[in-house]
Amino acid sequence: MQLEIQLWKEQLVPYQLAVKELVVKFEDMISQYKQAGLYSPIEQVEGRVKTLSSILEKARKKGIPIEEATERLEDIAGIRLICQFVEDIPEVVREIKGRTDMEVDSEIDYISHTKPSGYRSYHLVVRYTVQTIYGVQTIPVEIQIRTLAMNFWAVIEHSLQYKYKGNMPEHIKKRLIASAQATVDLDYEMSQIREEVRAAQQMFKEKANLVADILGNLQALYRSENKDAIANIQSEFYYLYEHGTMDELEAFCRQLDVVAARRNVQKIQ
Ligand code: 0O2
Repeated sequence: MQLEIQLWKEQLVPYQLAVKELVVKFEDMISQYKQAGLYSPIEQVEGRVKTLSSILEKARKKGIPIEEATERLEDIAGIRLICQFVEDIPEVVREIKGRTDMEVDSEIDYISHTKPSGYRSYHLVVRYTVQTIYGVQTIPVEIQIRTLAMNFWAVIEHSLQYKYKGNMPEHIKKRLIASAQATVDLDYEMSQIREEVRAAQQMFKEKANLVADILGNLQALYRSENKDAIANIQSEFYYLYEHGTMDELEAFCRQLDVVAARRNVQKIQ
């Protein structure tokens, strides 16, 4: 038995590596969007390798002999990409299909075709190649793409499924179906104000960058200048920060750049 478990651990190595690599890649995608000052269609990335007990359970449920489990179960390695808006999902699917480091094998749209349980998500199975000390292996990875609202529902429902093991009481099933509909409504409502939400998020980001720029200059000037003069500039900044418009703050930032350049001080990043 111990030997078998040891072999299983070895067999799971490529799946663990695939999940680690893909989490890094998708998280980096978010960073690249942010660095470019663009909206990221992915909000959060999660990854997991199915536990041995849940592989055994799923194989048993599907009538798959255990020695065929790694070949026939396609979700041993799983990635979850969580988006803010439903509209982000096709964008993420397009991005994945355009990549050369993975190949889409199959897809299921549980958003247009909601499961009877109320489950919604977009599923892709991709083939992904990893290199381990045991050699090169191409394995399936299931990528679930869903909104924050869909994820909230699925996580809760999954825990209840686990608790009731297929014998979910009717009144809980009904509540879950009603709450699944509530997430459809929530996603719809959020889509209606998507542009406003995105503009607000963009403005927040721009203001944060502007403030960081201003503070970098102020700190550098403070080190090299008359402290009273800097105190005045600082008060002007506080006033604009509280009461000014973005245009005024931008103009202040440009002026401060000029002052810093004239005094030959290096902005503190
Ligand atoms: P875990 O613990 O997340 O890995 P199935 O025959 O439905 O069990 P299959 O054929 O692999 O599964 O494909 P499917 O239906 O696309 O489901 C794969 C995964 O999607 C599931 O893996 C869940 O993560 C998720 N999922 C599918 N249906 C539901 C649902 O009704 N509720 C929730 N919460 N999640 C769902 P596992 O192995 O079931 O679970």
